[in-house]
Amino acid sequence: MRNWKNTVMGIDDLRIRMGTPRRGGNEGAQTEGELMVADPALKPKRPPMYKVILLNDDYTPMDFVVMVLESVFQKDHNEALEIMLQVHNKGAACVGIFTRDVAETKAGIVVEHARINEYPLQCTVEKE
Ligand code: TYC
Repeated sequence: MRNWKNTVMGIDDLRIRMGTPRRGGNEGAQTEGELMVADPALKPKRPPMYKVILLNDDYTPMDFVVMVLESVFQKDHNEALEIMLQVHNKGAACVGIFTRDVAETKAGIVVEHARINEYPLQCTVEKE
Protein backbone atom coordinates (compact mmCIF):
# COMPACT_ATOMS: atom_id res chain seq x y z
CA MET A 1 0.00 0.00 0.00
CA ARG A 2 1.32 3.47 -0.89
CA ASN A 3 1.68 6.06 1.78
CA TRP A 4 3.71 9.22 2.25
CA LYS A 5 6.83 7.17 2.99
CA ASN A 6 6.77 5.95 -0.60
CA THR A 7 6.79 9.38 -2.22
CA VAL A 8 9.53 10.29 -4.73
CA MET A 9 11.40 12.51 -2.30
CA GLY A 10 11.98 10.74 0.98
CA ILE A 11 12.58 12.48 4.27
CA ASP A 12 16.30 11.68 3.95
CA ASP A 13 16.51 13.95 0.89
CA LEU A 14 15.73 16.96 2.99
CA ARG A 15 17.57 18.50 5.89
CA ILE A 16 15.58 20.62 8.22
CA ARG A 17 17.73 22.99 10.18
CA MET A 18 15.95 24.49 13.12
CA GLY A 19 17.27 27.87 14.17
CA THR A 20 17.62 28.86 17.78
CA PRO A 21 15.21 31.49 19.11
CA ARG A 22 16.54 35.01 18.56
CA ARG A 23 16.35 37.96 20.87
CA GLY A 24 14.62 41.01 19.59
CA GLY A 25 11.58 40.90 17.40
CA ASN A 26 11.24 37.18 17.49
CA GLU A 27 10.23 36.49 21.07
CA GLY A 28 7.43 34.04 21.35
CA ALA A 29 8.56 32.03 18.36
CA GLN A 30 9.78 28.68 19.53
CA THR A 31 12.04 28.05 16.60
CA GLU A 32 12.85 29.59 13.30
CA GLY A 33 12.83 26.88 10.66
CA GLU A 34 14.69 26.79 7.41
CA LEU A 35 14.00 24.06 4.91
CA MET A 36 17.00 23.23 2.76
CA VAL A 37 17.21 20.92 -0.21
CA ALA A 38 20.29 18.85 0.49
CA ASP A 39 21.38 18.10 -3.08
CA PRO A 40 21.30 20.99 -5.59
CA ALA A 41 21.29 18.38 -8.37
CA LEU A 42 17.71 17.57 -7.33
CA LYS A 43 16.59 21.08 -8.28
CA PRO A 44 14.19 20.78 -11.21
CA LYS A 45 15.58 22.17 -14.48
CA ARG A 46 13.57 23.79 -17.24
CA PRO A 47 12.95 21.31 -20.06
CA PRO A 48 14.57 22.00 -23.45
CA MET A 49 12.19 23.87 -25.77
CA TYR A 50 11.40 23.25 -29.44
CA LYS A 51 10.26 25.63 -32.19
CA VAL A 52 7.46 24.60 -34.53
CA ILE A 53 8.28 25.92 -38.02
CA LEU A 54 5.62 26.24 -40.70
CA LEU A 55 6.90 26.02 -44.31
CA ASN A 56 5.56 27.63 -47.44
CA ASP A 57 4.41 25.75 -50.52
CA ASP A 58 2.64 26.74 -53.72
CA TYR A 59 -0.54 24.68 -53.30
CA THR A 60 -1.97 24.82 -49.78
CA PRO A 61 -4.79 27.42 -49.74
CA MET A 62 -4.17 30.48 -47.57
CA ASP A 63 -7.47 30.05 -45.70
CA PHE A 64 -6.53 26.45 -44.81
CA VAL A 65 -3.25 27.67 -43.27
CA VAL A 66 -5.11 30.38 -41.33
CA MET A 67 -7.59 27.78 -40.04
CA VAL A 68 -4.71 25.51 -38.92
CA LEU A 69 -3.01 28.38 -37.08
CA GLU A 70 -6.27 29.22 -35.30
CA SER A 71 -7.21 25.66 -34.38
CA VAL A 72 -3.84 24.03 -33.58
CA PHE A 73 -1.91 27.03 -32.26
CA GLN A 74 -4.79 29.08 -30.75
CA LYS A 75 -3.93 32.20 -32.77
CA ASP A 76 -6.65 34.80 -33.17
CA HIS A 77 -7.72 35.51 -36.75
CA ASN A 78 -5.52 38.57 -37.34
CA GLU A 79 -2.43 36.94 -35.88
CA ALA A 80 -3.05 33.77 -37.92
CA LEU A 81 -3.40 35.91 -41.08
CA GLU A 82 -0.12 37.73 -40.31
CA ILE A 83 1.81 34.51 -39.68
CA MET A 84 0.38 32.88 -42.83
CA LEU A 85 1.49 35.91 -44.91
CA GLN A 86 4.92 35.85 -43.29
CA VAL A 87 5.32 32.19 -44.27
CA HIS A 88 3.97 32.93 -47.77
CA ASN A 89 6.39 35.84 -48.28
CA LYS A 90 9.49 34.61 -46.48
CA GLY A 91 9.26 30.84 -46.86
CA ALA A 92 8.92 29.84 -43.20
CA ALA A 93 8.01 31.15 -39.75
CA CYS A 94 8.09 29.95 -36.18
CA VAL A 95 4.49 29.48 -35.03
CA GLY A 96 5.18 28.51 -31.43
CA ILE A 97 7.71 27.19 -28.90
CA PHE A 98 6.84 24.15 -26.79
CA THR A 99 8.29 21.18 -24.96
CA ARG A 100 9.37 18.43 -27.33
CA ASP A 101 6.24 16.26 -26.99
CA VAL A 102 3.86 19.16 -27.50
CA ALA A 103 5.86 20.56 -30.46
CA GLU A 104 6.00 17.17 -32.20
CA THR A 105 2.33 16.46 -31.55
CA LYS A 106 1.23 19.83 -32.96
CA ALA A 107 3.49 19.52 -36.02
CA GLY A 108 2.15 16.01 -36.61
CA ILE A 109 -1.47 17.19 -36.37
CA VAL A 110 -0.77 19.95 -38.94
CA VAL A 111 0.89 17.59 -41.45
CA GLU A 112 -1.74 14.88 -40.97
CA HIS A 113 -4.62 17.33 -41.34
CA ALA A 114 -3.02 18.69 -44.53
CA ARG A 115 -2.39 15.18 -45.89
CA ILE A 116 -6.04 14.16 -45.32
CA ASN A 117 -7.04 17.23 -47.34
CA GLU A 118 -4.40 16.43 -49.98
CA TYR A 119 -2.32 19.55 -49.35
CA PRO A 120 1.49 19.42 -49.18
CA LEU A 121 1.75 21.73 -46.14
CA GLN A 122 4.85 20.93 -44.07
CA CYS A 123 5.64 21.71 -40.48
CA THR A 124 8.93 20.87 -38.75
CA VAL A 125 10.32 20.90 -35.21
CA GLU A 126 13.68 22.39 -34.34
CA LYS A 127 15.46 22.56 -31.00
CA GLU A 128 15.61 26.13 -29.71
N1 TYC B 1 1.81 29.93 -50.61
C1 TYC B 1 0.47 29.41 -50.42
C2 TYC B 1 -0.42 29.98 -51.50
O1 TYC B 1 -0.07 30.89 -52.23
C3 TYC B 1 -0.09 29.81 -49.06
C4 TYC B 1 0.66 29.20 -47.92
C5 TYC B 1 0.97 29.97 -46.83
C6 TYC B 1 1.01 27.85 -47.92
C7 TYC B 1 1.64 29.43 -45.75
C8 TYC B 1 1.69 27.29 -46.86
O2 TYC B 1 2.62 27.53 -44.70
C9 TYC B 1 1.99 28.08 -45.78
N2 TYC B 1 -1.63 29.41 -51.62
